[in-house]
Amino acid sequence: MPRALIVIDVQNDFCPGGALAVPGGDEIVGGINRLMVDFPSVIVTQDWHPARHSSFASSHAGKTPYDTTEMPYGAQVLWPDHCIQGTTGARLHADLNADRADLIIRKGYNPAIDSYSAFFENDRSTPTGLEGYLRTRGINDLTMVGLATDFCVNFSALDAARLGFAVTVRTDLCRAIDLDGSLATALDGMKAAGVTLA
Ligand code: VGL
Ligand code: ZN
Repeated sequence: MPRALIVIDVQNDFCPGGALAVPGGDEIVGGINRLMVDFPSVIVTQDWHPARHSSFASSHAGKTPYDTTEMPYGAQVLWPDHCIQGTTGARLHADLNADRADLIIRKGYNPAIDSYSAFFENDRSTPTGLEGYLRTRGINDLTMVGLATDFCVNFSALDAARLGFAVTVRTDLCRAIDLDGSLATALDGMKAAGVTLA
């Protein structure tokens, strides 16, 4: 069955020292590079926000990072400024073998909507185009790795399962933010959606 490895948001801002550092975020890079060898297709995603993006706490008077707010599309966690287009923080980790990627897909560029998932913005309906790319190439079996387990990996895996792809998340090659139990909730939700956790 045609397979792809989807490497989610392995960017400087999500690694130690970055603006939205995920604990141990850089530990997974070597293992991801080794896993790439097993896949005919490798797709890399990149969180890619304009300055003053609506998901940044700094864009909302009186809010601080990790507060939540109501957006027209639902609840939204407000983050520290991160992955701003063209900055060092938005670059892929220097050791990630991005040369193996046949597609690098960017998301979160719409100022008014965040985009955790590689498939849809956070309104869960505006597509990024990744579904079409996979379908036109006949790829229906996906393995996901990267950052963060409980946000972008979780949303990507749930959307892929909903779209009918076979999905495996290699949790050993992911790391989590874990806000208020969000990791446990994400793992339960992925399991319930039929995602294989390996
Ligand atoms: C992510 C929070 C904000 C992620 C991206 O990659 O999981 N999390 N933007
Ligand atoms: Zn983001």
